Amino acid sequence: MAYVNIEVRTEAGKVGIVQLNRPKQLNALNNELMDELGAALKAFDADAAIGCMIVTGSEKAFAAGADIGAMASYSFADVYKGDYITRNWETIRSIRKPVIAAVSGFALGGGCELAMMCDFIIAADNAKFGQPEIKLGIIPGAGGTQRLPRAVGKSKAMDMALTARMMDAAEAERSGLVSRVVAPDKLMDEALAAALTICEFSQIAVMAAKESINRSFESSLSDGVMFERRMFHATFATTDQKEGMDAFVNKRKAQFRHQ
Ligand code: DAK
Repeated sequence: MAYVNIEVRTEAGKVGIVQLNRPKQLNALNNELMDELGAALKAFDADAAIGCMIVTGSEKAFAAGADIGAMASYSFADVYKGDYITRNWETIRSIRKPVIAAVSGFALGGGCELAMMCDFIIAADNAKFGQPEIKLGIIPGAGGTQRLPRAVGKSKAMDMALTARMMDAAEAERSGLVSRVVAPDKLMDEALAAALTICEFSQIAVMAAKESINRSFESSLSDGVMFERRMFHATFATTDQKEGMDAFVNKRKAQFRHQ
């Protein structure tokens, strides 16, 4: 697929990087961009050499939301039938390897929702998160009302969605929305270092940990703990478990083969 709205590259042959690339529109997200993003992430997910992915934007904007110009004339029938804004937004949820959001500048509306669909968010100290859809006469539509309260709690989520207040990086870190905050010029270094760390580990264990944590949002505590237990048991069927524990016992660095 030839990409127009994103740039795609790999680092160290192991990390797949997708950079949103509509700078004049502050990376406003349209169907074409979301199609390309989904295709690029799926291709990395299917590539055995890739252990982790990073989604990022520009210094000014991760993404300022769905493309308002494109959406402005949609009817209820257009959006409800799903041919327009709904059709390709959830592809990222089917990605099984980790996806890190490296966020600088604005992450608003669908941009904030996209960042929250990633597995964790590393933010530059100039990042601003918000769900300002209320100003447009709509509500968040790509998971904002569901993922934001899970991340920052009801009070802050209500505050953001009802008043359109933006949250800066420091507040986002305090509130648990982002895992780390760094200077803007260190953002990609930090995200890449985290991605390379993940790539060193057993891909099977990494995928199982991701799947288990995501399960916690979908299940009761008992069901989630049982799911985790079975996944834990399953890791003992891998050669990576033998390698990891043997390496520890023999005081050497583990060489995981993702088997
Ligand atoms: N869409 C289209 N263009 C946008 C845009 C957007 N969301 N955000 C910014 N731009 C464009 C501006 O129109 C402007 O274009 P020109 O006038 O230069 O042609 C250019 O980017 C620069 O923007 P500004 O001149 O406004 O720059 P400022 O620094 O003054 O302000 C800002 C930056 C980010 C505060 C401001 O641009 C802004 O408020 N933007 C809109 C933010 C917003 O309301 N976002 C939420 C959109 S609604 C769903 C999936 C997704 C969604 C819903 C459903 N399903 C799967 C069902 C998502 C909905 C949304 O995201």
